[in-house]
Amino acid sequence: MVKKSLHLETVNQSENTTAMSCEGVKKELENSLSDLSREARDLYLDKEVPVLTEVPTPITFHRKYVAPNKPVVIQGALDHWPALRRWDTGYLREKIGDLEVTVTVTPNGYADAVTDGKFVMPEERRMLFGTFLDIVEGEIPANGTFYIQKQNSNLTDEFASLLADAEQDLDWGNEAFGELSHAVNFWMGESKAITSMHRDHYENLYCVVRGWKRFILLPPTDLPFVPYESYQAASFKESKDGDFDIIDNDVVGQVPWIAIDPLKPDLSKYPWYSKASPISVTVRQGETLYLPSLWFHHVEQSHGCIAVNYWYDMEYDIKYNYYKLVERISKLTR
Ligand SMILES: O=C(O)CCC(=O)C(=O)O
Repeated sequence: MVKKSLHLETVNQSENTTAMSCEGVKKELENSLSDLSREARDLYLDKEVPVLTEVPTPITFHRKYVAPNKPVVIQGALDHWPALRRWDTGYLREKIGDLEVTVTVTPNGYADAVTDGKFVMPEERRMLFGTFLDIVEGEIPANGTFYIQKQNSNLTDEFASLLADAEQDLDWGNEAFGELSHAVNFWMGESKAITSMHRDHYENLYCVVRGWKRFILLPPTDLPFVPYESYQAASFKESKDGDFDIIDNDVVGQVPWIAIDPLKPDLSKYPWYSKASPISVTVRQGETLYLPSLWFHHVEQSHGCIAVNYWYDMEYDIKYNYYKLVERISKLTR
């Protein structure tokens, strides 16, 4: 009852906007967006990401986490995967050392991130998986940070020979989302490789097979505090002298992205971010994170971490429409 009255209060505060100046309306919108974020935290969001020690039934998973769009860590979902016992460097070298794969390279560990005022994608290289392992293990010197993160369902494509050690689909996930996954991705990289903050239109089941990943998460209701701006797309390219040039990609054009680094947010540049409520969660070997659609995330990892994740297209429902509305209103307050 007390919580419901919070909503009524917000409605009442907003009623009197007709006689307001532009500045007054802007202020009122800002206050309403702050209320949205605060009320979401008060009403339904968890302060930390809960950990389930057993795999929930699909209906429970759907009711308690997917429908309310709340992240959760699930233990035990991968216990039957041979990958958990097998995927060390010896096994992988033997099994796919001679396989040519796509590896991304950056000078600074940041692929798909804002660098020097542009949205810069990594350099993509084809190399033997064995050479990639040599680089990760420090056996051969290399210039830059190397990360296998091609996405595009690279586990069922480039890494198909590893599929028998994992699964093409998680049955409980398929049942909860009501469809087959859209992509199954293999990730392996150096600890310097960091994924900058962004959000996706996917439901994500993110399974860590070796090492750990640390996610910083922000709920979609914190969108008003996240600086989303458009940047010229570009790519890194190593030059002959070993420096990485940034080459504009005019085919891709402008890309909306988030420049803020949640590890050291520049609050003088992005003061609204101080109102956001990031939650950090470490996902360890054998654990699966349900990362709901539209949650902002930034990802770090242990050296040589291996993960497999499943993306499911999100439902375009009333929730999606609300978030689009919040996005448009947030732009009016900038
Ligand atoms: O593991 C990573 O580095 C990034 C994962 C990610 O951003 C995603 O699955 O959407």
